Amino acid sequence: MKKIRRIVSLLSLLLLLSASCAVAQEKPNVLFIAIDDLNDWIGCLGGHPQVKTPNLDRLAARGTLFTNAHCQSPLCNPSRTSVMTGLRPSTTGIYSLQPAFRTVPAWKDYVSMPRAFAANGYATSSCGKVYHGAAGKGEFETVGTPQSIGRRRPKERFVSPKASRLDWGPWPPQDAQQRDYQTAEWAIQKLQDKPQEPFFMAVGFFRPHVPLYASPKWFDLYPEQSIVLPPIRRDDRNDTPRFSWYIHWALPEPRLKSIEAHGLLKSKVRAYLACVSFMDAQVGRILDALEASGQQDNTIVVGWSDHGYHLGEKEITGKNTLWDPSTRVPLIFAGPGIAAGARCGRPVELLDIYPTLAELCNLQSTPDRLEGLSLAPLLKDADAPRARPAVTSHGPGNDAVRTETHRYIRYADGSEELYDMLADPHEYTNLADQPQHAALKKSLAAHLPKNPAKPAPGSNARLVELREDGHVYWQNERIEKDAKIPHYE
Ligand SMILES: [Ca+2]
Ligand SMILES: [Ca+2]
Repeated sequence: MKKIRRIVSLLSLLLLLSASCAVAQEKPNVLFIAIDDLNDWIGCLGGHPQVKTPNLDRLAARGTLFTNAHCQSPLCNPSRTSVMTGLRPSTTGIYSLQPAFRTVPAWKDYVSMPRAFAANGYATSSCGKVYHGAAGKGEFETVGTPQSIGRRRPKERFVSPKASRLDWGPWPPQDAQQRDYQTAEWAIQKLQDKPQEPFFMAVGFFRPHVPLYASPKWFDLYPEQSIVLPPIRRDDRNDTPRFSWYIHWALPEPRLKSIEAHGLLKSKVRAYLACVSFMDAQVGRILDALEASGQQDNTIVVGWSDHGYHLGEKEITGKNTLWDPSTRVPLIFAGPGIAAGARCGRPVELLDIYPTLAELCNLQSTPDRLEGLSLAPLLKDADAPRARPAVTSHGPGNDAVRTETHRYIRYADGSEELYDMLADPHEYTNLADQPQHAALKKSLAAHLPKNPAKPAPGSNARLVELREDGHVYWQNERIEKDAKIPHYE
């Protein structure tokens, strides 16, 4: 009798355990880590031979790394709006740094990703930069450190006395004085306090966005004389259409020409690397806290950057282009049910994050029209098929299509670029004019957005638009047809 009782209690214990596992799998937590302006310069993506990112690398080692992931816009506000709404810029009309999408009547009550999680019983919180500026207002139930980076600057600029936003150098003396450190601290506290479950916690880091400030120890990792420069070909813009200049006509970021004139390219590359390693260390602190909290096995971690960054390639620094340095981004998923140590080379989109998390977390209600595809099949098997390429847009009618083998770009005036990404990974040779590629171009062009939305009212900063009067407008100002390319010609 005693024996039977023991077997019964053992069986009920097993049942209880399996039931709690089922609950755990049904609604895993989400730790959503957004990074600002991080290109493929992380160890596991191999974008720069010297970069040190042990923490993003260990996240990738226990999850799936997408090696061919692309943003939907090479700019903060439109990229983040796209991630958080699951809609393309060509659908929302959010192409520039303004407006916040909620000001557009069509999106006023739209169920964004955090609102969908809240509606499905999740406790939602955010700290640091997740949305761009005011666009994040009211999106999360609990908000920690602010969405903005704050105004603290060193008394004396290191290299850029006038444009302090573009300065770089070893500052502040201690990590703890940086907003990103404080953001990580807020998330760590929250994890230590055993948050209400299930939770959706979004953590957004500013670095390596400009100004490129990090504490001295991160600069010490990269002695300036040893810095390897990214691959730069000085005649590279000879075969890119004039329209390729319009989409970054007058950026605040300096052109390669002026950085080189001051002998500062190595110095800027070094500062970017230092900021990447500083940010990586903050990611590491949160990953440690997650592990220590005992919640790692029931938490999906997704790490992503809103777009890439040029450091001299194609004559520019900054983003706002439709080439790989701007569009290719780190994207890593790790957690329950996700293959560990996997690398997926399928062309995927940041837009896919929303439907992916909705599927992995069994959300019962999400908007009908999410435009991404769930990556769940690729998170089980990195070689699973993918139905379509990745698309990036910058202003209406300027779009790029990226497959595993090619990049095709078409600008609003019809001018084109085509690159063989296997033979020419740095996109040096534009093949668009070669007649033998006509059929390939046509098949790639089939994926371009059709009837793109007009820019939302109030769009301005970084907006490029070919208007019905036949003129191109940069930030709502007309560019004359024979105007010299600023700071280049
Ligand atoms: Ca950004
Ligand atoms: Ca070229």
